[in-house]
Amino acid sequence: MIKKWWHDKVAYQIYPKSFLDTNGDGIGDLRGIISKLDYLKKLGIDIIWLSPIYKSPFVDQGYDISDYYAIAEEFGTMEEFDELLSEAKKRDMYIIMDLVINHCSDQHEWFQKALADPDGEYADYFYFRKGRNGNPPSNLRSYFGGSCWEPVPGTDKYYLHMFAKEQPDLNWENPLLREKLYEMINWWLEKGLAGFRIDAIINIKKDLDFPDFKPDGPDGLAGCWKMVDEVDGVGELLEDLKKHTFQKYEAFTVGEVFNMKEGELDAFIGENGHFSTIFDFSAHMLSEGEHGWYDAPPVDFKEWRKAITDSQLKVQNCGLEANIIENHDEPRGVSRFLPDYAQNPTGTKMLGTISVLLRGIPFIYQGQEIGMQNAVWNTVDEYNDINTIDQYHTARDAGLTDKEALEACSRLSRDNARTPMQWNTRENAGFTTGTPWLKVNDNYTEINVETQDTDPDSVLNYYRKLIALRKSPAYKEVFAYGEFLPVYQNTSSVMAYYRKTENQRILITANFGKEAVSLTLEYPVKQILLSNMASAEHSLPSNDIITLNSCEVLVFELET
Ligand code: TEU
Ligand code: CA
Repeated sequence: MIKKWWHDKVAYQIYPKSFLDTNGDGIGDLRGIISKLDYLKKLGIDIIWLSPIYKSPFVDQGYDISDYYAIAEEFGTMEEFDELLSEAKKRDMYIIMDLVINHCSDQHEWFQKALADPDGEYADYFYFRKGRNGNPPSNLRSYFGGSCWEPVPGTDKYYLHMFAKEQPDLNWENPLLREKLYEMINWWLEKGLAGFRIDAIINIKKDLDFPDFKPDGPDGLAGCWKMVDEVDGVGELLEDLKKHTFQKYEAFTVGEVFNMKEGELDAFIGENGHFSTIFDFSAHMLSEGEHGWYDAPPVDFKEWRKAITDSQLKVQNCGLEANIIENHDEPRGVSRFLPDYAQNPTGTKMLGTISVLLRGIPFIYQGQEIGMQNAVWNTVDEYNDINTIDQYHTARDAGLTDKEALEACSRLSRDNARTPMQWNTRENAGFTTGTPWLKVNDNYTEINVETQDTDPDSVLNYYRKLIALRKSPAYKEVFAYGEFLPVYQNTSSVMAYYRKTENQRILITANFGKEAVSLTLEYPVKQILLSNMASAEHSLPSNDIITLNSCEVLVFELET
């Protein structure tokens, strides 16, 4: 593998709105981020991904951009952004931004001009299409519910939106539009940005015939991902994008890619792939129900283990993936992937170890490093997220009671991961002196940065050790490039794997079960590198049998 600057880095996702508010308006801001750079540096973070901070009406939390060249007033100014860039640089840290270019906001100048002249130049920046016999051009359902087509006022046309109606899709077939986007991307890269996380990018290629698909819900519509699944040619668009932008800057790019087709992995993340890496969502996709996520089953341990293992094995033939437990679209991993008896600091450390030492770039989502959990939600009014509100109503329409629908949202709502960061035990967890835009999780008096900072056994201090191990001179090679090899897969509760180079072999082994298990080691132990149980400051095993307590994780260096 040809080495790239980002291969051995650890990344952290900031959701700016919920990170830290410094002016009391209840909304996190750039000043808040700048003030916590040292905190992130101490955690061992190299790359910071900021969820969108561009100007936006915030219909979808900034994923609806109305000006790609401006910072949202809520978050601060361009001067503050520049300061963030230079402060990060001083600390040898890299900033990447979210790149939302499948769609923009309906308030964007381009869309406003298109509406004003539906036959003019700007209409071709979007998908304006005539309806069919008084109906929309096709029967696609948007990701957030309802038709993908919205009437263009005063015409017999509709415009396409795969997400909210306030997020019109951009027409990537139009070279002029592409040029405008590339210009904008290069403008940010020129500023010193290290790269981008690229939003919903697989959706940019449409079937221009806009055919109907077999309805899959009581609304008579078909999920719009079906069109994505069936159309070819996204690769050419992605190559064009890369060639005109990222490539020239050696930018780090991480694609948010669902619905990749069989055999396309190499084209996406191989040596000359479209992106540096893409997120591994294989474990998260286990929560796909028939009609979205409200009817998804809980995640089964063995399926979770298999999903991650299969994905690791597949990817290592061509590149590195980006590993996450959670993000701003996914509920908290500890609440989702750990059994009830493991939802405590010990289990939290176990899950973190398994994720961070996988082959690939670890992305830690804000609050994960202190073990933040899903919140308890009492009514649908407490949610802010457009997708949660849609899923709640879809569930109700399908006959679920209020209680049942809320139960589903409590498990899987995107707002679970968007509650404010828990900094300390003061009011609102120290996130704001005002009224937080989304409620703070009640458990902040127990789970917060300040309390954990001084407790040597805390989740936070464990994450610091874990990341330090991954990046330590003696092991960074094996953790970045070492082969991934699953082991003990026939035990019912153990997730274990080797990371291995020619002259090093690391064993990561975790017991997700309720009972202790014994394992026979295949190679002699050199040393124990990490353990999540204080009691188990294990002396080296005297024979080749080790016992793992419930929720215990051990990282060994073995003889090769
Ligand atoms: O997500 C794309 C995406 O596919 C998700 O919306 C997913 O369908 C949804 O979370 C189901 O739970 C990206 C962003 O990460 C997300 O926050 C945005 O809402 C979306 O794009 C639109 O920009
Ligand atoms: Ca603020």
